[in-house]
Amino acid sequence: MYKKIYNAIKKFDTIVIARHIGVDPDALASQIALRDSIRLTFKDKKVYAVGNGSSKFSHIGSLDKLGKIDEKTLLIVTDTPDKKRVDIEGIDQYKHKIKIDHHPFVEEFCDIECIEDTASSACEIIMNLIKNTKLECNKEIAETLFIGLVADSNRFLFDSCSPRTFSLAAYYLENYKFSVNEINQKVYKRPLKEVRLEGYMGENLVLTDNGVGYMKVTNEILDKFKVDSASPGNIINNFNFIDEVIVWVTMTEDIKNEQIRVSIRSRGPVINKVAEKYNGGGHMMASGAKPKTFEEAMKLIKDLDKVAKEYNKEEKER
Ligand SMILES: [Mn+2]
Repeated sequence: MYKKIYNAIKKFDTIVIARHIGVDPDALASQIALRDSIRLTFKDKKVYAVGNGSSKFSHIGSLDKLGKIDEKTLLIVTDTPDKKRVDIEGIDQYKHKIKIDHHPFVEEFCDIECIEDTASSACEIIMNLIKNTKLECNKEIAETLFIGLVADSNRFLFDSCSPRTFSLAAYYLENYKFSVNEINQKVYKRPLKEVRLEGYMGENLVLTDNGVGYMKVTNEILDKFKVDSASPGNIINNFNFIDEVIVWVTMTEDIKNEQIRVSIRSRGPVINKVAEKYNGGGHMMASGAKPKTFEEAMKLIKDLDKVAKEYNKEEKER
């Protein structure tokens, strides 16, 4: 599979690399690291990393304006299981496509589909791809890959971290000698206003009988704390390891897009099936959804509560 991907990369002179909408560190880091590695290996190729960025992740690297493309352009999509969530215009004009993803399979839309749904991150797959082909790497690329891996595995806390995850991290650390502390400072430093918002969220968390904790953040509250509608979703991982909570949810009013941004995390119950019912999806233990109203979001909470109840029952019987 990696050989096939490498040969395709070698063959095409123009390569566009895209990833999912609603950019996150793994998506961004995987596309930027792959771009930089291809540029380093093949000096004459035109390689573009495209999509809407976010100033929050500017430390990961910058995106490109798309140059001229034609039917001989290769599109590589990282970290995205379905076509409609690829952050690119006119995806159908690309005649040659490769997917590199670690989400559960949703649909086939590329000629080469490299899906490793046991990988911790898209960056882990890119790490393995680079390690096992003639694609080149340097310290900067290694750092970028490490950032994506650390972010998607929540600092190696998730079960998605396999022995391979750790050996790849070790391999890159050994060969490119970057500073783990420096990277973590870059990634996890945050503004005080977000910490204050986190305090508000903890104080106002509502707990159901079956261990679902949900935190509602209205537009008024966002204004009060001077944060945007993405902030609660950035904080959600901090609510892990709470004794009474096995599933936790942020529901944030997004006035601009007339929707509620829902992020869901779990310490046991499988939640992505519920997310899919409400205009969302994702991983088994980490998902998102976009219901239209708080009312609809509360139905989602009810569904999660049922899943949690079922899970608690099974756990007790074990
Ligand atoms: Mn990812």
